[in-house]
Amino acid sequence: MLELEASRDLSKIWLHTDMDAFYAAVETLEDPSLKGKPLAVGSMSMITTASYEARKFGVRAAMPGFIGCKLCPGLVFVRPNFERYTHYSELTRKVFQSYDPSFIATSLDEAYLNITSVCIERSITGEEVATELRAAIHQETGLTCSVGVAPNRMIAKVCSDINKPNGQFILPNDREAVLTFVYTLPIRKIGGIGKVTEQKLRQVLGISTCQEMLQKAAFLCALFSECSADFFLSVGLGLGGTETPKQRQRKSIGCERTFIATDDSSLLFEKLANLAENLMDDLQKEGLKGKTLTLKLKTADFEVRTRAVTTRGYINSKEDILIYATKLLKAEMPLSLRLMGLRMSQLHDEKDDSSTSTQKTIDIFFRSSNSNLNVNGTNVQSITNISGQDNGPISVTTEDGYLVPDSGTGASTDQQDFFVHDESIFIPEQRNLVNYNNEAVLSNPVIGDGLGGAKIDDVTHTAKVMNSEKLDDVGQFISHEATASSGKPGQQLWIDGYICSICGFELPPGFEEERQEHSDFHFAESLQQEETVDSKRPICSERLAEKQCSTTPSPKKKLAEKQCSTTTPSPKKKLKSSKGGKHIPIDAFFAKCKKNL
Ligand code: DCP
Ligand code: MG
Repeated sequence: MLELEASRDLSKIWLHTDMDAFYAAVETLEDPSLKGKPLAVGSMSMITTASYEARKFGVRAAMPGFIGCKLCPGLVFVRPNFERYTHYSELTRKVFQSYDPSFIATSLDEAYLNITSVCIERSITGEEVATELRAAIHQETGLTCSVGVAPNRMIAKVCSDINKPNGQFILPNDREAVLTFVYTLPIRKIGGIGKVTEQKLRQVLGISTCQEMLQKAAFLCALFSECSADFFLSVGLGLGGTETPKQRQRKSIGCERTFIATDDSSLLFEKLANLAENLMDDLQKEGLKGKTLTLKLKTADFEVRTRAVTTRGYINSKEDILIYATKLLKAEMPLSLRLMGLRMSQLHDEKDDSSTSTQKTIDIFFRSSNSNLNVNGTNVQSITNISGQDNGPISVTTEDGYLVPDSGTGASTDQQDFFVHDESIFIPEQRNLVNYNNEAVLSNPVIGDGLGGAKIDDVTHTAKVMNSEKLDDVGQFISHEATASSGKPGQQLWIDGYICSICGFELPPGFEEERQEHSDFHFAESLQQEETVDSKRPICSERLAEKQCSTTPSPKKKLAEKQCSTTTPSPKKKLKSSKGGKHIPIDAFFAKCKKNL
């Protein structure tokens, strides 16, 4: 308790404002004939709020409407109209803004304002601010609100309820005043103490008022977690939040539309353009740009697919968004869709100069240090855009960012939220595949091919097939690659046309250059791993030299064939060698290759 007491801060003045019978008041304002009548906003099954006239009969929010009718036979019902409430809420927020630009809105009709600066700058009291603010809100909206002023948010909220409706209550910034106020206060009045907690505390410990929290402090500490006990004791001491919590940075921004299922491609691209425009508006409204664009699709069969692309630079114009979105959608065509969504993550604030990144990406690093090495110098996290365009795509992610930490930071949670409401069959399976493949990469990079025909629906099955191949046919991947690489090397790696069979990384068919590089990356990786297994073998650098000297696939084929002809290490041996610390860092590996050139 002493520790808590030491944290008491009486230097701030907080104001809590709560609109009176908000929905009902808005409805009455819009339809003055309702004035003075017992009014319920909602339906026979549920009431969202009741006018003060109806409350006299016991009609309350969250009460079934038919009970309200029993309590108050003349009860008038109005259906909720959320657009209206949002409109009026925005009007109130304009007023709040002028008193505290960092005000905390906790619902459409409630907000906390730190009025300390206003009081100091204008040499006025909290009471004067409260009176002025209530008048301003009434003038702006025609609605009334009630206000509480106190040294912290917890008490300010209790205070705003004391003289409801259309009233205010001010608690001075004085320790004795605060303690006196909370001592007799019923615990149920405190935000965070609901019906269940109240009953537990009252029935088990005999605690009904805040003062009794302090009297029974030992029980609270013994029976509850430290966190809960701290909270209860803070309540008893009248302590609450005094600092404005730091605003959580927005992680992503997006929009989606549901429509009647259609496979008309021109209609789908039209809808995509609308989405791109909406996304642009939303991004620009908030002064944001983004780097990872995710396209969400729900097919006519309710299968949810997501495809994402990470651009080199930050974008927020409709044109830029549409370039990437179109590429992603085209790769999925033809298909019949009932929903499309676009989401931008990896955001940065346009105003924030420091985030205009000038940091070298790893691919630029490799390109500048040795242009011959750039292809092999790429990795899954940063795939070089050979075309060299400024805003060229550098990587394509899975929707959860598993494989691309770069885009996964921060975005993943939001991106997962993006799918919360969808019955997704595809995504969990895709994750299985990704997890499986990650595992495979760690334990054994050698995975069989021949999966090109696998359907999305068969992904789980595919993983099983791959698993058995992994166990039984160690070394087959290189062998398969050798066979396939007589055509285009790397193409055999794409399960169902877009999922890398080694790491689960997604690259739709539209991203040919990136696919090529991705395959090259795995190729270099496999060479490196071989070197790890037997660092004495000179063949590895030889192979890379051959590969780097040529842009045609044939040397690669030769290399793969050479690899094939060498004794393929057993998985056990590989595992042992990687654990044995023989792993050569990638930069040392390339330096060695460069020397050989
Ligand atoms: N609301 C809701 N469902 C609830 C409670 C409230 O939909 N269970 C809506 C309707 C309210 C609005 O939220 O108008 C604000 O909630 P309040 O608790 O602030 O209630 P009121 O503003 O209606 O009345 P009061 O004067 O008590 O603040
Ligand atoms: Mg209210």
